[in-house]
Amino acid sequence: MSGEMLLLPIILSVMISFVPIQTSYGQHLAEETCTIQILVPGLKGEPGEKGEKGAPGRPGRVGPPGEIGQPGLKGQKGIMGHYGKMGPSGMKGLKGDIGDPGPRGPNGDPGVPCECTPIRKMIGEMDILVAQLSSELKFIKNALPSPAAVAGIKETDSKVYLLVKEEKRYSDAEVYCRTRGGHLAMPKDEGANTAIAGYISEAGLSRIYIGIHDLDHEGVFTYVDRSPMTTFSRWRKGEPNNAYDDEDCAEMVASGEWTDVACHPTMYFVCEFDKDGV
Ligand SMILES: [Ca+2]
Ligand SMILES: [Ca+2]
Repeated sequence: MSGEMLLLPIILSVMISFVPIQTSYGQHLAEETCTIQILVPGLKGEPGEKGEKGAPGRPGRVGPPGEIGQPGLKGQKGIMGHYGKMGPSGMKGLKGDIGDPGPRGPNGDPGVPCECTPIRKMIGEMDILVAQLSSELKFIKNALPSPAAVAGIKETDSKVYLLVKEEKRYSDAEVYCRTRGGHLAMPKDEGANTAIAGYISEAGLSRIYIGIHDLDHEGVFTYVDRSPMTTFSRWRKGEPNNAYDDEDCAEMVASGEWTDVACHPTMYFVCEFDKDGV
């Protein structure tokens, strides 16, 4: 038994003597009051000898973090590091100023004498002439309805007609037209026939040669380029009649009608040219 349990009855007995409480627990105590001795502690003893030094205690808990210290002094500069890799090329810079003129070069070889002055003068005059012609052509193109009107010619969608005011025999007239890349006019439809007829009347003429004949085979008329007559024709009533057995060529009068006539008389004529060939 420990000392603490021995002291308990002593304290309880003192309490009962002054405050008698009627409880089952108290009655039990009252019955034993007389049988328990009151123990009193003895005098304090002499202090003992100093004990031996104890074993070291356990480490204490971790303390709170300390305050931030003052910055240290700046260290010395380190040695230079290795060079880095070469970077990409930069953008092209602005153009610089013009440099100073270089030194004068050596003198050239002496030139060859020539008659340049008259040639230069001629070229200058030609330049002036070209400029004048260009100006006039520009004016004509702008002022007139079409180039055909400028040249005094007539045209359809596919042909260009030229009235030649030079009296020639039929064969010579054809040569004239052929030399220029065409033929005597060969009206093969109403549009062409009307264009040629209008040309005659506007010029104040009564008749012209057209490219139709029966020189190769009497009575069988063909066009001057030997292409056959087709469904189109504008023979005047009673024509062709081969009058005097001497009419193997053809003329057109201002009304647009055709007549067979002799080939040797001279008269005006109309040439025709393909537009593709002009
Ligand atoms: Ca005939
Ligand atoms: Ca006739």
